[in-house]
Amino acid sequence: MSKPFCPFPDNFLWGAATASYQIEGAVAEDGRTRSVWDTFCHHRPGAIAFDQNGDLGVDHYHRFREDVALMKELGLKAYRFSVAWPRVVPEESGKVNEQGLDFYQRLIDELLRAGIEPWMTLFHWDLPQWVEDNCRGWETNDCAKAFGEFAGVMGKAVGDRVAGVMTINEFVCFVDRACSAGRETFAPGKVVSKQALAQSRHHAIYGHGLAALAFRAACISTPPPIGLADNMPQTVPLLEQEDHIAATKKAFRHLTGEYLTPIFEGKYHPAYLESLGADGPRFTDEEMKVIHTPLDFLGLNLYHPTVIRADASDPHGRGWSIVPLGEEYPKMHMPWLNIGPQIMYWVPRIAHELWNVPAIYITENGCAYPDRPNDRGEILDHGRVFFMQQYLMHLHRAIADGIPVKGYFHWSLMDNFEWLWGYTKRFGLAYVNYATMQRAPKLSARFYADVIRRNALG
Ligand code: GBH
Repeated sequence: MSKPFCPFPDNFLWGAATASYQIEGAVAEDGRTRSVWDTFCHHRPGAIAFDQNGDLGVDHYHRFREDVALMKELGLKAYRFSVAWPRVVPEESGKVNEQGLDFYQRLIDELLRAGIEPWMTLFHWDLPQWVEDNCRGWETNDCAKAFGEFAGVMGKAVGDRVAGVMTINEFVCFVDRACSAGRETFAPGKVVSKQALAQSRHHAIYGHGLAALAFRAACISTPPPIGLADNMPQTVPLLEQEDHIAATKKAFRHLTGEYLTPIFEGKYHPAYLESLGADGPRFTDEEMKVIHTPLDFLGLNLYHPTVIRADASDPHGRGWSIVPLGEEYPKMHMPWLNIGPQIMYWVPRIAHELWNVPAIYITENGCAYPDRPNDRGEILDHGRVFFMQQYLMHLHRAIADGIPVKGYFHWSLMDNFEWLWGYTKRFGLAYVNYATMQRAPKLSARFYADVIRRNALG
């Protein structure tokens, strides 16, 4: 036997992630009402590939037991799922829908029985349509308050049984991307003024803070660790030289100036406020305090790199610039998914150095790959195995350097509804046959199961 390659620390948390609208289906069952994504898919012809939608997802709502059995078979130690807010609070009265809540109770029961830690995201973009209609979504503070109340409901109901909580998933995707006019917009896909956009960002981070506080306050026993899951620009230095490294750190803080910087520093990055001038966010000191609520961990969704160089001739006078990667740069099966395993080292390191966060989890990482069963019915997704090996090697480096990375959630457990791409892009460790809804572990699932079993890459 050769000695283990890249051994991970004892108790390293190996998991996989999903999100409610992408997998659950059952969109009109047990009292669930519409989310902005249901409306968007059904009323924006051309927005989604083949006009697909999440009506069926991968039928997880009915097959969750089978899915937990699959997780157990792979040896997963944790599972990150999200809660569909319009299942739990379907109407503007704010009344809790016990039937909707029960689904998550059953899922958590099943996970605990299988010895898998439940990690719960409170919001992965499926905003109730009633919140969008009544509050203009994140444009108003009422949305942030409604989110805080929903978080309190979840804290009371399951706070004693989940192992970790992420308030939100990826600010940019439900704020900036959702308020952009172009073809690439996410739900609800509305055009707002520059000031309304800045205000929406503000309400999103305020909502995050309110949710963290409300969840903790509502728990009937010691609250689980609470953080968030974000996909900030994933900056890496052009070369590992002091000047590029220093530039990358500066760039990272600047590029997260409207989201993570205020959350971890209690203040917006000055360059962000300057860039907006009179269109900047309006807020109170009290709100900034809520935004700055201490978190137990930072969750990083890491996919593709933004390369930074030290640049004395940067026209903006920042001393750094972004190096474009160009069309020829290697990618996975997604136009935006440039391959950059070194993000797994640099992003945790920089976030830790800047903000001294107590713990870091990789809350998402994975890739699309054009999986197809071969004539023996196997799905040999070598490309995804290669991707995982490379990314995990760099994660190992971060841990070896003493960065407190405590866990890794692969995106995703199984193929699912990939937003604008519908079901045309596959991110799963398990293949889903959309005609029969059968799940089949791919080669990457077998690879990952080995990694978990050995707690090492080889
Ligand atoms: C994650 O976002 C999501 O959390 C998850 O739901 C999703 O299924 C998964 O990734 C795979 O996509 O169109 O060129 O402007 C990842 C972050 C944010 C990366 C939006 C791509 C769009 C780039 N994504 N971004 S572009």
